[in-house]
Amino acid sequence: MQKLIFPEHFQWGTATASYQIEGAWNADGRGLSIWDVFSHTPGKVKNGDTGDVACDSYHRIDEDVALLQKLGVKVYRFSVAWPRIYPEGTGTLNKPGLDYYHRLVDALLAADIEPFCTLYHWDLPQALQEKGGWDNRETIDHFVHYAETLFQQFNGKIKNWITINEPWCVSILSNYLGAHAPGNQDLQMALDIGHHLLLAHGKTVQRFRQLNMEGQIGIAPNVSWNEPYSNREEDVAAARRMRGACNEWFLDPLFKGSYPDFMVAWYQKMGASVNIQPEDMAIIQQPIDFLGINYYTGSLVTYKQGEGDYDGEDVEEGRERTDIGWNIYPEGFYNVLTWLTEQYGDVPIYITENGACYNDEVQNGKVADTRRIAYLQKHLLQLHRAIASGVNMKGYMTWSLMDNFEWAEGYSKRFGIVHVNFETLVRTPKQSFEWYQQVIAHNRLEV
Ligand code: NCW
Repeated sequence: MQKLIFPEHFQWGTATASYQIEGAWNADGRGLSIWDVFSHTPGKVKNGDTGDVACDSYHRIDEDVALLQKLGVKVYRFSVAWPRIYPEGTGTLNKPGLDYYHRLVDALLAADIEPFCTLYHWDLPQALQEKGGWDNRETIDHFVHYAETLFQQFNGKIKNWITINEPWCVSILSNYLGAHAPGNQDLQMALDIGHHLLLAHGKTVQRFRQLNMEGQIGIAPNVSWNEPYSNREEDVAAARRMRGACNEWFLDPLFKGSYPDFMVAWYQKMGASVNIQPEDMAIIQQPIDFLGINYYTGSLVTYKQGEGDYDGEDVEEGRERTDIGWNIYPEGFYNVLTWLTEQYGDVPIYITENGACYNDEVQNGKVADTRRIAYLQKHLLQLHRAIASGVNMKGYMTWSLMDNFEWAEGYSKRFGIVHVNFETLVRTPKQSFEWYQQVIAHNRLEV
């Protein structure tokens, strides 16, 4: 048995998002979000599930923080629901909504857990959607105003901020593929939305600096690792496009101040291009304090004309898949982390999400989610390799603390290390919880 030690002060943690866990969708003056509207629209979410109740975390701060404390995490990543703070997206502040996050943050600090706060994990106020949502540049300023409110409210209490979770999902998945709220299917709109998200990020970072905030700020894109199946030129180009759509499309503007040419050309062929105004790229390229990385999956790609949007297809290699169908590709985790460092320099990195969907149920009071443990073990091994290769890794947050509303999949897909019974809302820590507890306690992985 090998014992792999992680760096001193490594920030072990876990993550959640507001709409996925809070419930209390109309409590204490909360406004509607695009996810309330989407999930209440028949046919959009599996089984007609909604986040109305979810894990009811809005009413269970003590119970959830006690779980975190038992787990022994140093950091907890959660997101703020914008429509709890500004029910209309802008205008009048909703004090009771804000108070919920004060109670949560105070409870975390009392438990000696550092809050890691995401400002946008997909619950855009519906009132702003009705004015065009992220397609309207005015939404950017409303976002910065909302962020500023939180900065001022929580200065000194929250020292870790993430602007946007997974801009690819917010733009392409939600506005081109139509799978997530608001469900548009318009590539031009999706590219403009991606650009506006990056601008919202950049302007928020600028405001953070102007306010002289204590702490650090970054962004959390989802990355994938797509490798060519062979060194045939067509395979190499197809893999590059599939990766480029997710990775470089967002990372190049953030670190290099421009969109990748090969993807600009590809999208042009598809009839779409980003509308860029003169100062935009400089705003987007604000130096950030850390990069948050969400990694789940990767693939080997081969060229196939007309396949998908990028003329590429994943090769069936017979790799295992999780219960949501995502390929398990742990080496991709190492590869993408070392690639990021090569491409973009020595930026401090936090893994802001990594984890697995397995739908194991409670049996005799226990959940034997051994496949999740195996997944986490394999990925932590690759993470350790990446650290040994010089990647500037600061921490790791597993997705997710508990089973929750898995967006378009509703409650049919479970990512938690704590099981939630969605009838009774009873929480049962899984075997992976106990396993992770040991990793954290000893700051080491045994493989
Ligand atoms: S859906 C998604 N996830 C999961 C979610 O629970 C979390 O909120 C997200 O940050 C787990 O991590 C992220 N990511 C979307 C990936 C979608 C891939 C589907 C592509 C279909 C075309």
